Amino acid sequence: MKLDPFYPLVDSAEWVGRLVPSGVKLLQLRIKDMPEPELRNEISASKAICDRYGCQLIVNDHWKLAIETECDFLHLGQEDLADADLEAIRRAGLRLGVSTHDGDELDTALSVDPDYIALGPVFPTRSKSLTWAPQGLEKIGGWKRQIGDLPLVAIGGITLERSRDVLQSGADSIAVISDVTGHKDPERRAADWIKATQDWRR
Ligand code: TZP
Ligand code: MG
Repeated sequence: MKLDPFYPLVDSAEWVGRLVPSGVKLLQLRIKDMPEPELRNEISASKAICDRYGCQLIVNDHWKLAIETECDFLHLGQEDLADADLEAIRRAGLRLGVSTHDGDELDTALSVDPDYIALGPVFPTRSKSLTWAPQGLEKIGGWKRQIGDLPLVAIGGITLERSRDVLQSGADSIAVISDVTGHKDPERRAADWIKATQDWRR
């Protein structure tokens, strides 16, 4: 399986509606701390937009709602793996991405037979507080050699200007928050990312 090389993360259906018409083909909805009824609405509305534009929707954390709304992918952190019903997730046909930060976490992630592995933070990030130091570009190559054909997603502090090095270091896809949603013209920035990452795809 191949992942699109540009993978923005957003926290609302409104953002999905802003970015997906720009041509985004893979997007994560990452919503923390929202009551379930509103969360369900946000996920359903995001899924409808993604369906209309042929974009794959990845839901972060909320595996039951991801199943219910028939999303394409679920993304889980290490701390989520123990609580999620992986059998039910698989039965529903959801593909699974798992975050990793060190070798032990990579082993844990590989043990659940994921569809992609995420590694972060590649560079310093202000979008998530993490105990791990920035991993650097070399680690991307090491991770990719270990996981072989399994897609590798790089995340954390990645800007469009740094994206070429990240892909050339071995990442298959780049997940990004602030470089897009924090940009003065996010729709334009997303379009620039799409063009650049397609051109640089290995
Ligand atoms: N996981 C590891 S780093 C990160 C997440 C969710 C945040 C990435 O955000 P940004 O703004 O692209 O650094
Ligand atoms: Mg999580």
